[in-house]
Amino acid sequence: MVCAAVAAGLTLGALTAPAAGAVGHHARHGAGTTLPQAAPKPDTGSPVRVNQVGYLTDGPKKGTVVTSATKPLTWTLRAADGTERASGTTTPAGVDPSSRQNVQTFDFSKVTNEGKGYTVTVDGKKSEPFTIGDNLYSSLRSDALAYFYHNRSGIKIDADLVGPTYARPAGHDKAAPHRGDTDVPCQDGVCDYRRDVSGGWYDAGDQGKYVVNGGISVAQLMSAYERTRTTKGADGASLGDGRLRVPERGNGVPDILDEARWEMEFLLRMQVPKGKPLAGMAFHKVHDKEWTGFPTRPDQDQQQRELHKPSTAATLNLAAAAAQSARLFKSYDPEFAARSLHAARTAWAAAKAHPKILASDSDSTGGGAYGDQSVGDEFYWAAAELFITTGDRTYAKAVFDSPLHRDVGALFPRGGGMSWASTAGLGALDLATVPNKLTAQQRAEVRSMVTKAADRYAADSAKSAYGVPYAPKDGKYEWGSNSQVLNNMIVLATAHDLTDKPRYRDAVLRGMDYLLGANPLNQSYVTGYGERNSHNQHHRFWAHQLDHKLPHPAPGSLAGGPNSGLQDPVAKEKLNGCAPAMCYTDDIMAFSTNEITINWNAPLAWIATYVDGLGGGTAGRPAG
Ligand code: 9MR
Repeated sequence: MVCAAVAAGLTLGALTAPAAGAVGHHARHGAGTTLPQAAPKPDTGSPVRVNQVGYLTDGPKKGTVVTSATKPLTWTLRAADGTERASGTTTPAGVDPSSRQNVQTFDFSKVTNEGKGYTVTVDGKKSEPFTIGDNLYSSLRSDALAYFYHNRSGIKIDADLVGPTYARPAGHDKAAPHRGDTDVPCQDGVCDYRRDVSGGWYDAGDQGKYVVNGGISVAQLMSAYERTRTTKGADGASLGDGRLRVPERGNGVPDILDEARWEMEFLLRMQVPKGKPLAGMAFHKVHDKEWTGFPTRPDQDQQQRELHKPSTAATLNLAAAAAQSARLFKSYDPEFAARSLHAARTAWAAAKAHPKILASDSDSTGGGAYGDQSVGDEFYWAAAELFITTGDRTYAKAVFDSPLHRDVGALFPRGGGMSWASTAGLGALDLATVPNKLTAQQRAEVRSMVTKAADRYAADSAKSAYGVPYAPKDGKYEWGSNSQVLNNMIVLATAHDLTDKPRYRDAVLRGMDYLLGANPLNQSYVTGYGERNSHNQHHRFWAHQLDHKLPHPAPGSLAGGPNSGLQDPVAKEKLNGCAPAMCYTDDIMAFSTNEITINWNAPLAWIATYVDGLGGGTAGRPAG
């Protein structure tokens, strides 16, 4: 499969060693020419689209069939042995704008007999097999969370926890040949000292570590846990001590918090120390001086690592995540909780003193830019978290004075939703769900913003022939669209937690259907889940497509998904003319559609925890 990359004119260098001529990782938006070419015709298998993992016993069960027929057709549900179990007629849905396919939908929600190997046949065409049953998502929850241990920096990845295929030496510690993260200089002109910024998680297919993206990711892991403490009926045991694949299991602390702490300690190291210029701010990021080649196992990276200029956005990510960490660790490790709170308060004060140090969109040599020109959302999020943890009115005032407060469309944008660049919603969700000192009326207001946003996402799901709760601006799918689907699902799931209204739950489950195969490409975007799953995502170690001695991505890794922008050479070559939800290819070098990253797996882990908690569809609900 190297040919795809070569055809796209990439210089790969030696494939098994760190390549000297590094592959330019992130071509910027829309650069290059658009070739006049017919729309691509990918192999999409059966036209009958279902959730390839399955349907909860008491949940909605819907699918979509691509067909030129405009009159209703007959659908037939069969058990694994071929016996017919149910049938009905499809509902014509016209042309789906996200795929430009003529489609019809079918609904077999009434079937509640558990079983494996079910299929749906329409017009002589059979779907991929699926299960009907309870607790379909337990392994997805632990696999999606294991992603974070797999991608830890500065620690050996242990075969006892991940198996021999995925074990590897520690990356970016002090050992040769690379220069490690324990003694890192700044980029020229940024600082004249060196810092220990070891630990944390690698961001993605690259081995950069970015405070901006680390912040939302660790916050969503902590929230997956915090939800189990604040939502009646939610089960935290599955995230508890001894339940996940982390080396700290058995230490008396919930395993998910152990994983979060690995990143938190790194984020704390990224804070500019007392006595230095911009003290209290956070460096925006640390990564290689130049892009490393493909593949490069983390311990074989020979590039110099560098710290990049502090930014207001990074500082507020640190403040928000550290404030949350302070309250969650209080009963497990008061010293660490106090250290987190001190860092959070210091970061807030530094951001207030330097509110406009904005990370540039063009700083993308050797690592992603994570440029962010508007930081009102980060101020809102950090203020909310600090207020929840401390009860201090100064932070409440910052929340109420923010123009984002009471603006549902700004907190939870209709298309994109929450993301690394749009974090205010994280604060609003926590204000709505975590005990805090808002008055009852203020709390009701925040909750109604969450349910209003959820109503919009539920309407988007109902309107889509594929049930996806995502309606991006101008219909264009964006980089990491699958994470946007998931972040909208988090808002829906929170609304379900708050109100217990089934339609919110249904829209979350429809989102799962979309991600796991009920979509225009018949693609499950999660490695190891579903017959037609993504397994060649862009990653420098999990690079099996380029070097068969290396593994595929570990099970539970979420591909970024369709991206209308075609922002890499392979996507430009293979996908020119694609309909928005079809701008995806499972090719390792199609990084603008097929990368994996912490801020996409974090909402996957959150949602997997929520849907697993539903049991057969209705478990774990608060009484009344
Ligand atoms: O997720 C980021 C996406 O929103 C941006 O459009 C894109 C281009 O700037 O970058 C994405 O983030 C990448 C980061 O820059 C570097 N590590 C991998 C990230 C996922 O592709």
